[in-house]
Amino acid sequence: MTIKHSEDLFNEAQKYIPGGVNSPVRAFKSVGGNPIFISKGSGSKMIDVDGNEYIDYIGSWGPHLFGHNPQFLKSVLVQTIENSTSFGAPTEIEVKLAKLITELVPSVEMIRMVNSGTEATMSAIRAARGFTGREKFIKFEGCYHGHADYFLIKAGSGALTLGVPTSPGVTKGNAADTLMADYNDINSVKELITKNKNEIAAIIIEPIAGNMGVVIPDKNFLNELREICSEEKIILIFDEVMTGFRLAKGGAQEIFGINPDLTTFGKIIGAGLPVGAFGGRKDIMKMIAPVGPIYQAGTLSGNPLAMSAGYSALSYIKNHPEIYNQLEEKSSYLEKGFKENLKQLNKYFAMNRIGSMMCMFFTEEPVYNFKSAVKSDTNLYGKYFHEMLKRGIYLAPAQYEALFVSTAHSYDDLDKTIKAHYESLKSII
Ligand code: KE4
Repeated sequence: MTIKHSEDLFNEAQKYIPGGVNSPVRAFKSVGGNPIFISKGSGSKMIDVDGNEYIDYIGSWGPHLFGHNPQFLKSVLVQTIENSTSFGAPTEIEVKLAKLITELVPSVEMIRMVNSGTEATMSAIRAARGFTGREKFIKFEGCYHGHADYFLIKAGSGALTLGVPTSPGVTKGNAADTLMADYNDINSVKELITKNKNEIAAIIIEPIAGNMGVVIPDKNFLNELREICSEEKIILIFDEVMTGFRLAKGGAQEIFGINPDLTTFGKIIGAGLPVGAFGGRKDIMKMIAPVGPIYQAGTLSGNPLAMSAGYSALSYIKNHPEIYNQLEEKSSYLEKGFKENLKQLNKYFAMNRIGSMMCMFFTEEPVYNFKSAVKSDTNLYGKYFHEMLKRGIYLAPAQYEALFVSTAHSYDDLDKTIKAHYESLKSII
């Protein structure tokens, strides 16, 4: 497998772009080696600039629930672009997508479109602060909500992968209002609330964590969070940028039967185009400009090209709810194959999966929060990553991410992946 053109491009890219990439986690820093430059994606496959083909389990970090370039998406984009890409004026498609999301996710009574998950979460925090008049908020160690200053404290995903969970450039003032709790530890939340009585505007959480690897909430954890927030008049924000429409048509909140006060979205609602959104209770959302005083804006927010992509993806979901059974069957098939391999190799690495989000941790202890996740042997993960890449399997170039199965993955893809998984582990253990 030659990667000459990727290497040349990477050398060139580093002259003009920090680290040669437009998002750090793509740089292969934690797994070693140089990033592969991709030229094409179709269905479950990606082809790099040297012509090597991979079965893709990143799916652009979550957006590609249907794999690359499903027909319904291609045709709607070709059609929409005929009428221009963006006007900076309201269009019908924005209303249709907003209405559809409120139908699919009942806790969302009103919604505002933005251009990334980060914009969605930072706007949700501002809405909660403006609505309550309080300044502090609680996040959980290892959860990642994008790169707004006050989130980059003990954050997950690329921040954790690069070992800078608390980033330089974040001022003390900004960090002062960010309180840190432990995932799955309701007492750590209660302690913070006692110490900061009536000062906490919001609690923001990934209802299923996907940025410290996949970490699943304990049975009552989210319910207890909901109860505490209602009692203390704290705004509960579900960050469903990754889980929204990935796990069910109504997201993780449908699976757990919990209504947050605000929800943030991204990834799938743009089907690979830059879209984020925040929405929820009408009384909070009516505080957002121009109807209310809390300012929030965006030149390309709701642009018709991205909206038509999102609307076609969510319409497909609405008309084909059976895709979630399909995703469950394929994902559990893959998980079973991996577990079979581990048994044969007498290695019991922790494997967390929910729906089509999965993560194998290079630790044999259970992973249920940040502290247990970081016990993983990231060097061994790096070796595994490259062995799988050599065998045509494209995984996240970082231990603290999720593997995503799409409806486009065939059982032949899954069998190839299970075989590569066995051979890769055998070669490094
Ligand atoms: P963006 O600003 O990257 O669109 O979204 C930030 C974000 C917010 N909330 C959650 C739960 C997220 O998972 C993300 C972004 N996810 C990472 C993948 N783990 C983005 C990948 C990257 O940084 O390149």
